[in-house]
Amino acid sequence: MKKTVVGMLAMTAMAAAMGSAFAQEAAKAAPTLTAEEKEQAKKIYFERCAGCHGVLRKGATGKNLEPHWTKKDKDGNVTEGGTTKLGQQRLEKIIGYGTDGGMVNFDDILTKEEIALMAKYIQNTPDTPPEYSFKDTMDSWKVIVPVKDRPTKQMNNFNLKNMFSVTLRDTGEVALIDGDTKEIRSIVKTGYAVHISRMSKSGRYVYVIGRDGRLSLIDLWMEKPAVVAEVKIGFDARSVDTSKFKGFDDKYAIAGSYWPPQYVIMEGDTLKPLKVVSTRGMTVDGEYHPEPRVASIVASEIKPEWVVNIKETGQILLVDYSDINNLKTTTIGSAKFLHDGGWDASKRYFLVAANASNKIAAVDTKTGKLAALVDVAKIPHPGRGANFVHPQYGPVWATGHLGADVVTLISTPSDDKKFAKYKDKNWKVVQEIKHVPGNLFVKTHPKSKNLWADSPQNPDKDLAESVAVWDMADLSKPKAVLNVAKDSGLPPTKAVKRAVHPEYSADGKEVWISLWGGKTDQSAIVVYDDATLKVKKVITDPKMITPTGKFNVYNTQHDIY
Ligand code: DHE
Repeated sequence: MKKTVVGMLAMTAMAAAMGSAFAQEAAKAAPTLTAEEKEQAKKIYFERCAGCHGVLRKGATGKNLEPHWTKKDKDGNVTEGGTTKLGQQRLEKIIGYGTDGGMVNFDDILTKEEIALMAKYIQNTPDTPPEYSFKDTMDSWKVIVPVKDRPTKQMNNFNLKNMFSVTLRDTGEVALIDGDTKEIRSIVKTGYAVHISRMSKSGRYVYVIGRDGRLSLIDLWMEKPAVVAEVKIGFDARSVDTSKFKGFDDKYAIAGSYWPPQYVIMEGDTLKPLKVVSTRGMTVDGEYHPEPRVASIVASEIKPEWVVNIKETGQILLVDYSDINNLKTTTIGSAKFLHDGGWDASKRYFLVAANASNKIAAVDTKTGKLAALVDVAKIPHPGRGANFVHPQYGPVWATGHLGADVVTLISTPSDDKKFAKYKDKNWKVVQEIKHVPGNLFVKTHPKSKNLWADSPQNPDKDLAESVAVWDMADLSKPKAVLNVAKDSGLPPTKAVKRAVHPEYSADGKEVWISLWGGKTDQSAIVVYDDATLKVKKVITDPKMITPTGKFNVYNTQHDIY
């Protein structure tokens, strides 16, 4: 028996030795890096690339970057399953100049040497990404201004309802812009490649999450609004929200992490970490997934619950925060690749894009069940979507698409008797409005007659720099196309200035569009009069670098879209 075990061990050792000989052989073909270079590349990878390609490099929004096809074989075998293996030169080109498939160009972000380094790095076996424990989160937590030292009333005379928190994507800052005067009131340093802002229930606090997992809490009551607390919730993050159910105003915050796959619950006014919950588990197809990233999170107003959307598994979690120590979670299977989404007009149903599945999942937060899975055109990308009453089909929620040339309208239920006649249409696609591919965000406002959609990812420069506007009372009328770059009056540039993310002012009368130029180009926010579609103001400043998402305090606080 002993002999057999020894024999087995010897065989295992031999197999391992053979395996490692093969591994060494294969590794020989990959470009070598010094320990220092590897560290530098690893840092860039986890900060810049992991968000799209996944920390394990298995691909997500971006392609798989594992060596089996990033690296050309020694023997000249250059294809795998019909796909051309990439190799150093091609990788450098892709990283530098981007692709039509949506990969952005990094030649204005990384140096030539860094691009060459990254091309080498991704031909090597992926590094195991580090975990991040509750202790790590706790160690990173900083209260800059304790609650007792904060103002007890608003100390500035800004109209906070109409303040906009604007992502300055490549500087790791947000600009707080006064919606009434259009003046920049404060530029606040936040996480690296800051992503989104959300408001506390009271509208006093702004929560800003960066791709580096840094969550910053800004107090708008201060004379000059500034960061009052900070915590790092993971290495790679995108989403944040706060508790919005009655009695829990500003009490908790939640932030979702792409890596490690987990979410963190914190105190709302200090960001003190309270609980970390892993999201690793089975996909809706019953397979284990080691990296199911936390995508959008939204707070319910009808229950003490957050809707937490787990990307790769397609599981939608309803997290009940009424008892954090005995956390109750409802897990709703929907479709894989959950990404962004928003409420319907009644705020009972949350609609979320399962982007690579070409579906919209709708959750009924009242019953805690999946209400519908709606098939839609390629790669839906709603942002938070747009709600309006369609002249023929009643209440609808709209999503745009990255991969199709339409805006899709889905009929949503309503308790209002006057909409009872549309019941048989609920959860059906009632109309596809002709747009262009490359759309990221759609938007309207209850007081507006217009539906706005951008197209920043369209390969055509003119289209990427323009937005489309439809009259919701008559969608058969041709859409108005506004070239935001031209309307801005900024000198034309060869590089694209993407027109992105329409956002309404609190009164629903203005629409703000970011003109997202390169890091060294002058960017701007162009403010349109929603009624006349004429430019009201161009907000520009040398400090306005790469503006993207804009979050109007009142509209974000009350989920108005
Ligand atoms: Fe976003 C929302 C993830 C790239 C601007 N983005 C979201 C949400 C997720 C997400 C999961 C929903 C958060 C929520 O509601 O809680 N975004 C990702 C990515 O994984 C992706 C594709 C790649 C990446 O590297 O991060 C990505 N996003 C971008 C951009 O390049 C955009 C256009 C510019 C930027 O600032 O980075 C961008 N994402 C936004 C914006 C929102 C957003 C403006 C919020 C929309 C809203 O109206 O609520």
